[in-house]
Amino acid sequence: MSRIVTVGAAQMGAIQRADSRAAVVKRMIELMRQAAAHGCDVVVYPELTLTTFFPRWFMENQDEIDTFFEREMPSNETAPLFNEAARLGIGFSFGYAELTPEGRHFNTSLIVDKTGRQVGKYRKIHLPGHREPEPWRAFQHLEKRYFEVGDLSWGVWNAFGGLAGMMICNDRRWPESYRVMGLQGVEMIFVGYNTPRHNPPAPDHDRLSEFHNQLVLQAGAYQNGTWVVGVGKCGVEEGCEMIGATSIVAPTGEIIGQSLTQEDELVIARCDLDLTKSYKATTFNFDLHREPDQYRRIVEQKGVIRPSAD
Ligand code: ING
Repeated sequence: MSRIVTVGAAQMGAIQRADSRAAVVKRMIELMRQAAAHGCDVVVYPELTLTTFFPRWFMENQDEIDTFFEREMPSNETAPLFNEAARLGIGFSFGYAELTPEGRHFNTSLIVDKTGRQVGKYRKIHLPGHREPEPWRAFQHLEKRYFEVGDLSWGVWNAFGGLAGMMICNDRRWPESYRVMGLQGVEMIFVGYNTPRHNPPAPDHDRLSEFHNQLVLQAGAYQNGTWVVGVGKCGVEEGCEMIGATSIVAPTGEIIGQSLTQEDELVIARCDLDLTKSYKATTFNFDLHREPDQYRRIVEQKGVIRPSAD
């Protein structure tokens, strides 16, 4: 028996500061229509899909910062996306900067299923970069300044005939993000990202940007027996290049679909959720093979298990 989910990974090219949300939503709808035309059940967009990656600038005026945030979802500007999805009968997931009615700021993503039901929401936990401006950098990375650490765990929800979850960008570099969902039986993880090629504190890593991106997506997929859909916002935004390398990764750890450009590009794959079963039942059978008591003992002792004397 197969449970096929046809996925459209909707990579977005550069979004400049002057680009309106309406113009971005128009591009998103074009990709959504392509996805529907190819029989996709869900289309997945990047992190902070609606605007340029604004944490690259130091801004002091909170009103200016808040212009990059959404106070409601759907908003007037994003309603056409929700309406088109309902018309096409397709699910979707995308990231945006969330400003709550209580005035809290999060880097957020959501999943909407084919019926238009909001299935789940997630707020980014691993916020990279720095809080105070660092003038030595070619560009800033002020996520710690503009967002709070997410207060929603990595949830897993019934959607598209299986169990789906989300993480956001830097989360994909941390095994805990995958494992928390793996322990809930996740079968497909959506992860959008905005990844500058140049990492100012470690420029020697720059040449490995795409490799590290795919390494963590593949490892997370294999080690938790799940599909992983990694979707980039890429190209040169305000002089800062961000990587594409949008990838659809099978529970085998193999990349079965990958973008070829730094532009708006739809990567499509038929993903059989039942392919997760053999990994969850054998190699990564957590009930059979994981040793959480040992992990706790080691962590409590803050050391490693020492080999016996003999
Ligand atoms: N961006 C980057 C990411 O984790 C980064 C930050 C770049 C970390 C390069 C390490 C190396 O993909 C976001 N938005 O998290």
